[in-house]
Formats: sequence, structure tokens, C-alpha cells
Amino acid sequence: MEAKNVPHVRELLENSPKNWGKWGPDDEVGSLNYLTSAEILKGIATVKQGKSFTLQVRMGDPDGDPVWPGRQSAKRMSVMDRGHYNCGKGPRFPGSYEYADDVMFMYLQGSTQYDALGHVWYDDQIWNGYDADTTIGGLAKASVCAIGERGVVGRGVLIDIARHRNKEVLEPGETFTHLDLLAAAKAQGVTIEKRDILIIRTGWIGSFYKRDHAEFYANFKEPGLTYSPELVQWFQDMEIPNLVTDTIANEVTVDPVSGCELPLHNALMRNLGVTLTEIAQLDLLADDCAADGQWTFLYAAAPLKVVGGTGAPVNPIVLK
Ligand code: UVW
Repeated sequence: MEAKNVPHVRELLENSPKNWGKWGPDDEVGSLNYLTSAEILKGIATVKQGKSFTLQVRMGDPDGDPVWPGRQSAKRMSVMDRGHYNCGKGPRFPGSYEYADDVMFMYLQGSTQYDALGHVWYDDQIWNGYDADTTIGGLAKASVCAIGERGVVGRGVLIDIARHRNKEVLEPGETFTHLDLLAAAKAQGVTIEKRDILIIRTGWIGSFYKRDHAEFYANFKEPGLTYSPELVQWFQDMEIPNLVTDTIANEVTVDPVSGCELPLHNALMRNLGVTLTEIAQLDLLADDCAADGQWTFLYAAAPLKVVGGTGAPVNPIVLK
């Protein structure tokens, strides 16, 4: 529903920078183009301790997965298991082995995932200027498949805003800006460098597993980055290829200044081509970084190659 006096995102982003055409008329991976061999080697150079972390949340948890309101948690269903054999209905094969199979129903944005660059838009155009009609029935342009084919490898830097504010988890609707990121980085003794994969911890997703779920979803307002022209310009100047957070939508749910919902999805993803990784589990990694003082690492990820997909699950790997 349109709220009164809330500008159209077109007006809000009227003078916002765009990278359309920067990597050619056929580009489908946007700012991932910043991740060249030099950035991969820079990431590899941070690996010194032989530690590894995975950033995906558990998928298909019977207690529920954290999802954007309106979506449903992934549901895994057994379609073959020992029960079939117990009642004489399991198929028999030469050699007499038995097996289990299952299927899953899920929203492609319903776990730790990459959004396709064509996932959101305004004014009839998605990333790189492709017509929004190309999304009908599946993304013919800028689908997640292109990100899966390319993969994402580079130097990751973790900024722990929750820890910086001495909180286990940020409050619903609590905001922060690029200046807060810089202050937190300074306190952590790390520098966010050009073309770093930017990973931000708020404690939000971790809190899902400790809270009553009805309370987690009540008056749903995630904490997160908040829109300003300066913040968007900072992402552009820093050539950030990928923003990863432990929230469901990577930004504060409603921009408290304009009243727009999720304007950074359009400013960063549609206009600049910054890929978004959402619902990451960052708590163990953050504890380790706080303990050893190493906040940079090799980040490697590739979403599933879902043809035409608006997004796809991913289990990013971090190596220190
Ligand atoms: C929405 O589509 C609302 O958000 P996300 O990018 O988190 O899937």
C-alpha cells in the first residue's frame, strides 16, 4: 500500500549514480566485475591460520527458517526411506541396496541466498537497463544463474556493528550508516579497502534462533544500513562488489527519513549492480575475529545455478 507523502523511489534516487553499461550491454553480474585476479589473490593472501567457516543458516529446520514475512520456511519431505522397505513398498534392485530420497519446497530467497540483480526494480527497468518484462515467468536477464556461473571470490572484511555498540543484537529498526561502518572498522583495527566484499553483522539472524518466533516477526522491522546519497556514493567510490549481512533484507526495513521500504535494494542492486547476500549466519565468525583480531579473510561463494532464478541458496565459505 502507498503511504501518504512517501516519495516514489524514482524521486528518491533521481540523482543516484548508475553503473548501467559500464561492463557492456549484456552484463548480468554488475559489480562482481570488480573482483579480478588481483582481488582474488588479495583474498588468498589473508589466509594464514588454516581456519574455515561456513555462513549459511540451516535450511528446512523443522522449527522454522528466518524468512521475509509472506514467505515460508523451506520444507523438506521424504519421498523414499526405510519406512517404504519396512512395509514392503521400497523398490528392489540387483544387489538389494536400499535408499532414501527427498524433495524440498522453498522460496529461493528463503535461506542464506544471493539475490539476482533482476530481483527488484522500478520504472520498468531492471539492472543494466533491461526491460522489466524480461522478468515475466522467470528472469531472462540478470538471473541468479549468471552469479552462480561466475562465482564470488575476494577479500572479505567483517564489520561487527552489534559488537561495536556493545549489543548482542541491534534493536528492530535500528540504523547505521557508512560512517558507522568506518568507526566500527577503526575500533576493530581494520581498514575497509576498495573492492572488499563487505560483510556486516547485526546479530539479527542469530537472535532468530534464541527468540520466540512470533516475537521475531511481530511488527517486523529489521535493523540495517539506511539510505543516504552519501552512503550510495561511498559504495560507488569503494567499488564494493558484494554486500553480505545477517539480516533478511540487508538494510533497515523502512528508511526513517523518506518512509520508503528497502530503497537500497534499488540504489545498490538495480542501479550500481552490487550483489546482495542475505540471511548469513555470522556469529561464529565474528566471535573468532574478535578473539584473534583478524577481520579480513578469503570469501568464496557461488549460489546454485537456478536458470531464470530471482535468487538462490548459497553456503559461503570463509578461510583465514
Ligand atoms: C525482498 O525481496 C523483500 O527482500 P530480499 O531481497 O531480502 O529477498
